[in-house]
Amino acid sequence: MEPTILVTRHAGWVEIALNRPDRLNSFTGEMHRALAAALAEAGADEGVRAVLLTGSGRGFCAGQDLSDPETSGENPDLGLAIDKYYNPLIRRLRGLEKPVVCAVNGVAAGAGANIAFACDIVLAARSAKFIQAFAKIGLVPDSGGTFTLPRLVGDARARGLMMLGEPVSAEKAADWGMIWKVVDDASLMGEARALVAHLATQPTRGLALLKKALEGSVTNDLDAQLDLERDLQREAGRTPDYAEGVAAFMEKRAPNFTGRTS
Ligand code: T3D
Repeated sequence: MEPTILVTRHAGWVEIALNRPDRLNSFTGEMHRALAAALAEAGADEGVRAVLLTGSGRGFCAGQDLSDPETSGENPDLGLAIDKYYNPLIRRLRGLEKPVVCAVNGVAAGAGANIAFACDIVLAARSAKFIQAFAKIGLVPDSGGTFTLPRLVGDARARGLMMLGEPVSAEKAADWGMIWKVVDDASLMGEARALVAHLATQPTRGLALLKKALEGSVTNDLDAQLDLERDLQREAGRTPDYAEGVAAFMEKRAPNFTGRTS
């Protein structure tokens, strides 16, 4: 049987592809477990300094596989699947101490859309679309969607998208600030790979601290956020990459960041 997740190691970064193309890469328990393992490995490997997440075939991800016996059937407890799989996945993506780029190569529906929004930088193929499909089947948006989407697009648009479940084109998603950029279909993977390869050469610890700062800003008031910035800056200032960044600037040369913490 085909693996549900494909992992390709590159110099300094890793590409992870959801790989159930005939089901638009919708999630089964098995795919969740394989993705969790791939992300944990990427997180633990110091040689991996950036991650690219994408999908195989014509879709990015259609959310939960609605026929998966693990979560379908009479009177299912969907909270169990959220607890076991989706919530840890979103926490893992947000907490990964390296940048995660998502290349949305086709439709991203249900949890598939919200998983993309949990990544740091989202590129989408021009033909891709985003669908908050949950309400269409009587469910509540999950995978952090009710948290992320209103912050990305504002309450009015988030409510409309979630209550109506209408598809949003990649162009509109970019216009509305849901994603970083829309790219021609043929250029998507080339551009996404170049971006991740670039991020893999950047000050990895500094980028991890930047992620922490943005995470903190969601709940902190200004005072707490200022204190957090101070603490994170203190740590960033002690990294070899800061010393290298300043030296390179002074010497008018390109920096050679290692991503090391000390
Ligand atoms: O349940 C829990 O554990 C709780 C967690 C829930 C999280 C969620 O994500 S809930 C939301 C689940 N997702 C959906 O409701 C989306 C369902 N899919 C669609 O609405 C459409 O497939 C799309 C709009 C995404 C794409 O439409 P289209 O016309 O491009 O493709 P298609 O023909 O509908 O799909 C292609 C095949 O993939 C098709 O199979 P077939 O007919 O060729 O054998 C279709 O059944 C299958 N497929 C698509 N999405 C799913 C799926 N099979 C299982 N589960 C899916 N989610």
